Amino acid sequence: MFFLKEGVKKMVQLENAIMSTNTAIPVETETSTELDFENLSSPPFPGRRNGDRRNTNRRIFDRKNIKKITVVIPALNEEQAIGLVIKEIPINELKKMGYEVEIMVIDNGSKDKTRYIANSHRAKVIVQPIKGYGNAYKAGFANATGNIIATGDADLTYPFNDLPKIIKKMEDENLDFITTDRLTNLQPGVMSRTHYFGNRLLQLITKILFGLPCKDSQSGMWIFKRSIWDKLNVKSSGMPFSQELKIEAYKNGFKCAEVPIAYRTRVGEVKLSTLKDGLGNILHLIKKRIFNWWI
Ligand SMILES: Nc1nc2c(ncn2[C@@H]2O[C@H](COP(=O)(O)OP(=O)(O)OP(=O)(O)O)[C@@H](O)[C@H]2O)c(=O)[nH]1
Ligand SMILES: [Mg+2]
Repeated sequence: MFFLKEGVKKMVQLENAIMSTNTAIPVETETSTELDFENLSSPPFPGRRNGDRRNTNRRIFDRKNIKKITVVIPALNEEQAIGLVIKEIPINELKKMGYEVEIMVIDNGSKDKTRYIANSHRAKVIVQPIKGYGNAYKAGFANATGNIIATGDADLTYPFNDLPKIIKKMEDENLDFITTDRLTNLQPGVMSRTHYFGNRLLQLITKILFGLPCKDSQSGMWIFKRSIWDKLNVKSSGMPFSQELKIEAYKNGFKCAEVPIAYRTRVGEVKLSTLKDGLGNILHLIKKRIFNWWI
């Protein structure tokens, strides 16, 4: 209880700070690290390809060959699910595999208790006041200290308990980027028909325009080496972030794979507008294709 109150106090201070800076500020609550990260600068929300993405500290992590996973979870008003999502992360199993685990929730300006619940579950909370799914992830990746990043929504749709299995595959096959496929094993009723059709359509367009071999271009669960992020030119600040990340990972020749997962029904209020976000994603694919031809 005391911990929660302290957390709330910290959050209020943080919100005041945000008003004046308009940047994402990391709120470090409890860190489970065995290393001393205290003195390392944690950059605020970065612009693309800023020096902070390649800072010396990052190179130190890479050089020491530390096995550390940062689970990055973007959240916008997800108070119903966020606690359950964090609890599902198999920390002990990952530790047995030799990994340190950092859990990071990127609060995208939630009006509910999302950030307080995340904080009370000992996640690091980063507040990204600039709205957008892509903006949330950019803030998360910039602040992640793991050399492996794993992602997923804050709505209990993605099976975080599959992480050890997926990371084992990554190690065994020396993969750089793994994306997940929600559609192949999708159970009836988990996704609405319009949403399913929209996903299939987007996957087809992505395949035609970019030759992307994925079965699911829109999945939001990825596991990848942190080092490749610096080499991907992902510009999207909103929902197209997911497809653009995959296009960039494949296009840049990284060793990629896709694994099927058991996707689940969302907990909490739906935010996605199938029509608006779907059309936005199609438009983004066309614009990216034209731009790529142009340069
Ligand atoms: N839609 C939306 N989601 C955001 C934003 N910022 C962070 N998020 C989080 O990003 C994740 C993906 O958004 P969802 O609304 O679940 O999108 P989706 O998974 O395509 O749609 P559902 O099938 O309804 O889950 C969730 O955890 C959101 O809380 C934002 O600006 N818009
Ligand atoms: Mg979702």
